[in-house]
Amino acid sequence: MSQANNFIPYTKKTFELNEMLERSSAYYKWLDGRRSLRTFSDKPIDKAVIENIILSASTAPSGAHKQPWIFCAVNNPTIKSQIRKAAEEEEYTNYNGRMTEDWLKDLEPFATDWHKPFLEIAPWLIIVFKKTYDVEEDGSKQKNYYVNESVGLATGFLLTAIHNAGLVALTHTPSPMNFLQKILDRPENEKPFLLIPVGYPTQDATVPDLTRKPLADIAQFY
Ligand code: IYR
Repeated sequence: MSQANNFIPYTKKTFELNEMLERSSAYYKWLDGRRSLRTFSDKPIDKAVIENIILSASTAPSGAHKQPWIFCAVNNPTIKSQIRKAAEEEEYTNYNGRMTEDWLKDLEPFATDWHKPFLEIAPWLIIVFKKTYDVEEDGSKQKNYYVNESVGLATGFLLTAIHNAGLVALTHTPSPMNFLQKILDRPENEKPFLLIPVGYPTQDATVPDLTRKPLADIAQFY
C-alpha cells in the first residue's frame, strides 16, 4: 500500500475570531522584525539549535512529499575559509563586469561589495541544496516535482526558525554557486540553492532603513 493511503485524523485546534485576529496580528508584527544582516558576531551557537532550525525547515510542504532538499551546516573554520575564498573570487568577477550597471545601482542602498568576511565570521553556514532528482539504492533516478518551489518554501521556514531562535541570517547568493557542490563533495543530483550564514548580530549592527510595501500594493481582494 502506498504511504498516501495511510490517512490519520487531523486534530489541530482552530480559534475563535478574536483570538485569530490577535494571533495573526502578533505573528505579523513579530515576523516584520526579521532583517537580513551582514555583520555577524563570531559567538558560537550550539549545534542542537542548528538541528532544530533545520528540522523546522524540513516541515515545509513539497511536491509529492519528496522533500527534495539537503541542508549542509558548516561550522568547520577550514571549510568556511574555502567557501569564503571561492565565493569572493566569483563575487569579484560579478562586481567588476559581470553585473550590469543597473544591477550595481540597485544594490547601492545595501552597500554590498565582493568582500564576504561573514562567511568566515558567522559560526554556521547553512548551504541549502536542491535535489533535482533522487537516486535509489540501485542507482536508478527518481523524479522530484516542483523542486524550486519546495526548496524555496523550506528556506522560508528556515529563515523564520532562525528569527524565532533570536538569531540572524543572510540569504546569500554567490553566483555561480557550483563551487559549493565541489567543496562540500555533494553528488551530481544536488545543486546549491542558497548560502545562509547564521549567527548573532554584532553589537553595533546596522541594517538599511527599508520599508516594506503596504498591503494595498501587495494584495488584491476579489
Ligand atoms: N550576490 C552578490 C550580489 C547581490 C545581489 C543581490 I539581487 C542582492 O540582493 C545582494 C547582493 C552579493 O552577494 O554581493
